[in-house]
Amino acid sequence: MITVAAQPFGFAFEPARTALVIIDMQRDFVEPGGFGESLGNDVSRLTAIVPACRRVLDAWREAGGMVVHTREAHRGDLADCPPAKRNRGAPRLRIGDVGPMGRILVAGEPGNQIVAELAPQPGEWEIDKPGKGAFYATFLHDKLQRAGVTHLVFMGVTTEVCVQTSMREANDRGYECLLLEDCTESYFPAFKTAAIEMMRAQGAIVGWTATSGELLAAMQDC
Ligand code: TIU
Repeated sequence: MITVAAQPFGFAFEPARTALVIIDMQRDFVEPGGFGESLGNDVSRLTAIVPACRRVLDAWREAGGMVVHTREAHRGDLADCPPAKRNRGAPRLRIGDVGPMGRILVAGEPGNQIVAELAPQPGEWEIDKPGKGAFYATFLHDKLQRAGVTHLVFMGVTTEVCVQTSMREANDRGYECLLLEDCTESYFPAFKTAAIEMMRAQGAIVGWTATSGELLAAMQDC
């Protein structure tokens, strides 16, 4: 058992029953020319967390832990993209349009690939998800249940959109969830702060938060 000095209190997990879930660290959100920038955002804020994510991923792989990578990804025919999602707002490029990294948020396109530093390795799970949450219209819950997973450690982007939605979905399905504060980011600093505070409030109503340093120190001590 490993116990992380998390907030609002210690987060204890059994490594064999815990998966590292990396949400949407794909070029669409993290690099210029993708969906994130087409919505008017400064993506450099997100790029900055890649080294911290990599440190955790390396340690997790070294420990032999389960790793799940998600991508926000639609089919080429957009059958899984509700018009409400595609038509929302006034982005420069809509989902399915051709941008500098191929078709925006479409599976298999260059922009849909996970950034090279965090690229999935053989044996790690890759989940394409049409929604913001990782559990909506995916087999993630079934796969985690079959693997006996009870605890999830979250990293990725963006904190208040896909990460928070996924963590809430996981919490409602009975998983104990830890979010790594310096391994998640938002285009809006105030939203990141608020999302972290609301998730761990009320005795970890959605889950726990800790820094990657706190997780890595706990893993080294065990
Ligand atoms: N726009 C935004 O902040 N996020 C998303 O659209 N998707 C994810 O968070 N992955």
